Amino acid sequence: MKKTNIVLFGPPGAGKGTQSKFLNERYGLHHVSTGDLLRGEIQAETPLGLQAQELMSAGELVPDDLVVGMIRNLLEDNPDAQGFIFDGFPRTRAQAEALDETLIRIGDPISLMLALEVPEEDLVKRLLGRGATSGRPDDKSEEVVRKRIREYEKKTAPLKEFYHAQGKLRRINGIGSIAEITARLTDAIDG
Ligand code: B4P
Repeated sequence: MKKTNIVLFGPPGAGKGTQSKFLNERYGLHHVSTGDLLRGEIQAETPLGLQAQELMSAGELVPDDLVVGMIRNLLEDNPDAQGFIFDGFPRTRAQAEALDETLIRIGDPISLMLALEVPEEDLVKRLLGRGATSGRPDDKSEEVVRKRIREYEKKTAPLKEFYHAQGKLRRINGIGSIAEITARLTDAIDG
């Protein structure tokens, strides 16, 4: 059976983690968040976690080889999944190419890239709001939040063009209630 593999894309605070939960329930796809995986490595104090911690707290990306290795292991450990929702991955051109190469080797390629679009000032408000309660160090300072958005614009946003060239990009308005945005995403998947 053909698998459904979705890249849920967008700047920090666009709602990727929030929406992944609903899509996961509805379509039974395996949710893969590189942010959550990296935070797990930090908590477990693994060598990878120790390397990632400082970069993440400063709002910078973790090196491609670390993230790609983590994703390859996860894909190879879950050969029976019906498909995957990639949340926060890929974030660079090298990651996108590695993902294509791995998926083509072990199964089906990316079906769709759903790109949530939210203006910068809304992103900053959401992330600082979450920082007040979540304990995430990268959500606490406005300077780090804006640094993450700059990193996204420079290294990650160009991936829209990468998937557009493959005919897979769908732009989704990320402003509205959480339920409204879930409906826009499911329309794009079902359509
Ligand atoms: P992530 O964990 O991916 O964090 P994020 O980009 O901040 O997005 P997140 O999914 O958490 O937020 P969401 O939009 O759901 O990455 C953290 C760090 O890990 C990166 O900066 C980087 O250092 C490292 N990293 C991760 N992946 C990497 C990779 N592939 N390569 C290199 N480094 C990597 O939600 C944010 C807030 O908005 C929430 O509080 C939510 O409640 C709120 N919200 C959501 N939808 C809303 C709506 N419709 N209206 C109002 N508020 C809403």
